[in-house]
Amino acid sequence: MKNRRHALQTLASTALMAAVGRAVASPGHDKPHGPVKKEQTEWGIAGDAKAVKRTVQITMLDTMRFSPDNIAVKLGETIRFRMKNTGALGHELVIGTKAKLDEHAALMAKFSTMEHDEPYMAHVGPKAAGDIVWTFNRAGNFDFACLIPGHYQAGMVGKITVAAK
Ligand SMILES: [Cu+2]
Repeated sequence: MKNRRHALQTLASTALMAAVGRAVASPGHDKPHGPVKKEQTEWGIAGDAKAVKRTVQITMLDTMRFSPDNIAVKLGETIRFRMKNTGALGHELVIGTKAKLDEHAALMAKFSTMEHDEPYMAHVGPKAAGDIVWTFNRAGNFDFACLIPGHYQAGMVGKITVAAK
């Protein structure tokens, strides 16, 4: 009898620990934890967390702004973008070329329930945080934006300059 109770307690605490583990493992964004697709884009490629040498903190604001909204990167650098949404609205950060973001924003406006998820974007809920790890292996002037309908149009954009030297 005593043994049986002990076994039940052990079972209960194991279940509790599993539940706690799950809570810790799911951060404040709804990104599925599948394998990261590594596809070369004009603005770089998905980065390895191990290669991160610099973290850039970006605040997302309900005034439809990012702070900072101008980021200088050196060619070859792997950056961890750590977004903090201080607002009451959901925001996202999508990196791309101006042309790609325009195209994507038009799609988002047309299909407002469209779900999208790529390694160069993060959806961040109110008061939550999100990460992107990205390697800038192409020099040039790129943009980042929140493509939630209305936000992009209100100017929720920023610039990334990747300098060759
Ligand atoms: Cu937004």
